[in-house]
Parts: sequence; C-alpha cells; structure tokens
Amino acid sequence: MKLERREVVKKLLEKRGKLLVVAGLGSTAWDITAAGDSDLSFPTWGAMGQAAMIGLGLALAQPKRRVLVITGDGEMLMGLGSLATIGVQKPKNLTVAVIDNERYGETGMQVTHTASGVDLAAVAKACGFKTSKVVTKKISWRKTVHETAGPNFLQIKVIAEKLPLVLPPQDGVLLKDRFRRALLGKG
Ligand SMILES: Cc1ncc(C[n+]2csc(CCOP(=O)(O)OP(=O)(O)O)c2C)c(N)n1
Repeated sequence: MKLERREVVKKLLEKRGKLLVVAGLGSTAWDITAAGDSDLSFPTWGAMGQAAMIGLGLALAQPKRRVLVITGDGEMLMGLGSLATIGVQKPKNLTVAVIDNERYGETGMQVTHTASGVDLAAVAKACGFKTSKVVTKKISWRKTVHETAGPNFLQIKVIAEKLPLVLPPQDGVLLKDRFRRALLGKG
C-alpha cells in the first residue's frame, strides 16, 4: 500500500511542540509548509543531498531537542554518504523520514533508483541506524519522532502525485535567521 504524502507529513508534524524540522528541496518543503509553516522549520531551497547532514549538525548541537529531517528519495540518494556519517555519530534525537514516491517529482517525475528496488532503509540499517524501516501503512508517527531513541530512519512509500505548490518564504537569510532566533533567542 502507498500512502498520501501530505497526510503523512501532517501526521509527522502533529503537535510538534519544540521539534526542529529540516526539509529537503522541492516537494517535501512544500509538504511541511502545507502542514503549517513554523519558525522551527528549515526548508531548504536547493542544497540537494544536504538535508540529512543539516539535521545531523542540529541534532549534535542540540542534544536535548528532537530533530526531524523530511526529505525526498532523490534528495536522499544524492546524499547517501550522510547515512554512514549519521550511523557513526549515532544521535539519539534524530529521525530521517524519506518521502519515497520513487520519482524526482520536482523536475518532471523521472523514476529514481528506489523504483528499481534500492532499499534505503536497508542502507540506513547497514550504516548503523538504531531503527530503520520501510513504511507502507500508518504507524505511530509521533512515537518515532518524539520518543524512540535514534537515529531512526523511515522510508515511507507514497503515491507519486503532483500536488499544488505551497511555498515557504523564499529568502534563505530570513529562513536561517528566523530559525536561529526561535531556537536560540537571538538573530
Ligand atoms: C545538485 C542538484 N541537482 C539537481 C537539482 C534539480 N532538482 C531539484 S528538485 C529535484 C528532484 C527531487 O526529487 P526528490 O528528492 O525525490 O523529491 P520529490 O519531489 O520527488 O518528492 C531535482 C533533480 C538540484 N536542485 N540540485
């Protein structure tokens, strides 16, 4: 079974509290914005392949906060080595959720390698993630994101669908400053 991405992301962000959220470029940035923009969200504009590494940096710098990276399978495939670094660093407070539509949605729905069976969850497990699974039905999203000791990896199979764009602010400095202010209380 494949899930609906906007519904999944809404669930992942439900009652988010002080959760720190990083999104990959394109569709996952639109997804987190559709669920409700927040100063504690850091959607990337570009930087393809970097979302999990930004999440790792945050998780290490803020060990008392939970960190959630929501990104696409294409974005994750581009930064595959980051899974090895996370596996070595083992931040307990980090979850990486890949919204896997098996497509490069933003650039015309070209198929990615996950459509040919590349198992990102198995890669994460082999790299040393504490928990890792392919998700094809609803799970206790909240528990994984807020409670389960990580690093956690979710490869969430979703329907390949083109949805209306819901854009976050487009100014990178503004996004960085508002996140920093909300987290540290200074600009
Ligand atoms: C280095 C780099 N290469 C390519 C692109 C073009 N690009 C932007 S979004 C995207 C597809 C992202 O696909 P995925 O992460 O699977 O997200 P989806 O939209 O399918 O959810 C690509 C190829 C880019 N922005 N940067």
